[in-house]
Amino acid sequence: MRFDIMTLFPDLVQTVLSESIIGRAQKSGVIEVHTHNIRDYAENKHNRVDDTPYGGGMGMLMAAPPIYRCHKAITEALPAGQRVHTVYLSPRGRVFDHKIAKELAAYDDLILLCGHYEGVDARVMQTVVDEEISIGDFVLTGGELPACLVVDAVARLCDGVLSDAECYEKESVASGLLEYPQYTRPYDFMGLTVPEVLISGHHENIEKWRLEQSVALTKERRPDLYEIYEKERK
Ligand code: 4GS
Repeated sequence: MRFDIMTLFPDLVQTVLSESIIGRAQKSGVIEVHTHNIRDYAENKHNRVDDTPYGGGMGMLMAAPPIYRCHKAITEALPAGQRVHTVYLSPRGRVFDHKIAKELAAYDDLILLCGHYEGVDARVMQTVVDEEISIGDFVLTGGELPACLVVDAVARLCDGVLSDAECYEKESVASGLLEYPQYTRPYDFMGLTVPEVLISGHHENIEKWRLEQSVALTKERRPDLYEIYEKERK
């Protein structure tokens, strides 16, 4: 899968995505992450990409033409027949979750637009953006961290990104329940010991205990997720 990120801060995005599992996946070639500096598509002397809003008001907006040209350059360079989807990261979008990550993982190319200042000209939504996605109800200084977050969550669903051991983790979270408590050595940490069932060697009991823990934790902390889990069991 390929990711194209339109941003004013390509170095920020590259730095975040070049480490750890996503960095490894790029090196091995199972995913490609390309950043595009929107400023390179400004066609004026000072490479300005922002301007004041019509009607007045606070702050600056990202103008439509440089974003449009940047997007055109990306899509024109792609091979024909690719499934392409363009997302603008914004608090106005539908709120990102595991289900949306799975939807986005079905595309060949995901183009992500990172906003700055007070946002982008509304005509960008009419011309290049397929949908807006929010990573939560709070306001950030730019769309770069949301874009990195979406790439991370989507890329780990692509074949070959996670090792078999790392895949194991995928099952529990994707089940719609919160993760059960986990322990590693030492057995006794500051007088806190590991639950006996986990050292019993009885795999059936261990699985039962873990599921019970997951269900109880989900019911207590995330009644919204618990309700869905209950419904889907019927
Ligand atoms: C989010 C968010 C966000 C909004 C970008 C103000 C700069 C900022 N983007 N989910 N302008 N929450 N964007 O806060 O996606």
